[in-house]
Amino acid sequence: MDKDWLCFHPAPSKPRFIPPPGAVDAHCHVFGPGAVFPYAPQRKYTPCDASREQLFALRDLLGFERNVIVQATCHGNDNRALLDAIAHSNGRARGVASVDPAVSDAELRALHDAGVRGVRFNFLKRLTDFTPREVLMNIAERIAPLGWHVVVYFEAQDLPELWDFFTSLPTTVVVDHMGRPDVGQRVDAPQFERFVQLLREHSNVWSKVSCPERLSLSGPPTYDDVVPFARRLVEEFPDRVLWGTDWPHPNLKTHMPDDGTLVDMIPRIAPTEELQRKLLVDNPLRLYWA
Ligand code: 0GY
Repeated sequence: MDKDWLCFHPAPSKPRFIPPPGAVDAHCHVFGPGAVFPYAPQRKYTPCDASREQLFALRDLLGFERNVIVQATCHGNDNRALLDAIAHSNGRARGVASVDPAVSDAELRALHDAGVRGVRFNFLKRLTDFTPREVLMNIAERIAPLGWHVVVYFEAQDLPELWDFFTSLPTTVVVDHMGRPDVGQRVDAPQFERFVQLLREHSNVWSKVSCPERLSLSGPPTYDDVVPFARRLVEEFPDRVLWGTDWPHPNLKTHMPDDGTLVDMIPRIAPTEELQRKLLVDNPLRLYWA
């Protein structure tokens, strides 16, 4: 299992694009260090340690002010590394946790007080074991009164089967990485049209326009084939999109992106200052800091 992945870029470039004041990197992770915060025994991969200090240094280098730190499967439902990072962020980080179905209301309240604003449900078979929908629905119903949202991670071909579940969730639903479209298909092909339809028909559904490095077939540094997909969502749903680096890019085996070049893609997917402000500031502040 161990050591078949790459470590994050050792020296990302300073981006040319300057994010607007208050910009939020709304999808990133901290990992370990494993000696302090051990990885989950049931994990499907072991990441490189990626500390809060390294995350905050990257935030500053890229010109961002805040982070939303998302729990990844390699830490299971043990959110200690995430909570430790938020606690040391001077109020500049919030979190999306993974929780055990048996979590108590008091534990959820404690997570809220610690800066958590959502839970993540992961539907990628290569990353997690199956959890019955009714168990997930019960968690969603219990976090709804806290004003939290559900983050869902799935692949485009699985959307038809997941549609009814997603559209019955009682919270805002944030989709990771545009629902992982096959960017070898046209942006107006049925697969991505279905995802656009999900957002059109359900005003509580948002999308992260993130992870060109995972989706692209044309590859770095410009990831051209991902741009039309992200841009379409930003232009059609400007108030329901988020952007994130996905640093430290867990479980990537082909290449490791330069985070500076990822930031330099932003003007290509959000071509006006107004769209950039919504994507990077207004939307994440509304969801995580309101
Ligand atoms: C991501 C993507 C991946 C991993 C996870 O929770 C996770 O382990 O999300 C992936 O392997 O595609 O967003 O970090």
